[in-house]
Amino acid sequence: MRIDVVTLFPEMFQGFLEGSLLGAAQKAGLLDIRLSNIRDFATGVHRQVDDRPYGGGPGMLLMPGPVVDCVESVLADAPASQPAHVAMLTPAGRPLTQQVAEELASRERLVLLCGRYEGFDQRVCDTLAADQISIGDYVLSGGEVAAMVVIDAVARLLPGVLGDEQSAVDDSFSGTDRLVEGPQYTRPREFRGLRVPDVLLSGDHGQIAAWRHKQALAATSRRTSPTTGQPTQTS
Ligand code: 4H4
Repeated sequence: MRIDVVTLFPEMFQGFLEGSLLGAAQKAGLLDIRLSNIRDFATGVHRQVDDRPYGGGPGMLLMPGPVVDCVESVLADAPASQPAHVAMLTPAGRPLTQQVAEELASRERLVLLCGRYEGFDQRVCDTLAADQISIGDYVLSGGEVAAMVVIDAVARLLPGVLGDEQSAVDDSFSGTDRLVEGPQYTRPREFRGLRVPDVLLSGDHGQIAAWRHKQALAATSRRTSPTTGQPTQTS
């Protein structure tokens, strides 16, 4: 999979991309992550990329020209046979869920567009007709952190990125029931008087699976909905 990140701050991604999971995935050729700087597409002496909003109001907006030119340059840098899914990171976007991560991981190519300041000029949205994704109902100083969240959630779903022992198949929100992972235990068998449940030491895989499913159902129903504040059942 190729992921292009369109950003004003590519330097923010250096450490993140050299980290163990993504570094190994890129070295193994499972992932090709490229960074493009919007400012490289700014014109004029001052290479301006943002400006005040028409109609007044606080803050600045990203000007449409450099952003759209940068995205179009990135899109042109690949064979037409490799269609790219363009996603803008913005609080106004659809919520990033495990299901959305799985959908994005099925794409051959992603282009992640990082917002800054007070967001994008509407004509960026109109021109690119891009997907819009939010990592949560809060406002960040930049979409770069959101892009890192998307990259991490997507990369770990790509075949070969996680070793078998780390398979994402049993993760929370995965599978058809989308349940939250229940309690998990590792050595020692007793820690400060707290023992590992006997069923997990039994070797009876049927009983263990049944116990884990029951615990996952309980953990899922204990989760409160971010909107209603009531216990929720993931679909
Ligand atoms: C975009 C800030 C839009 C404010 C931005 C607005 C997120 C998020 C984010 C920098 C950019 C912020 N990106 N999930 N949450 N004017 N990005 O906060 O719509 O309020 O993905 S605005």
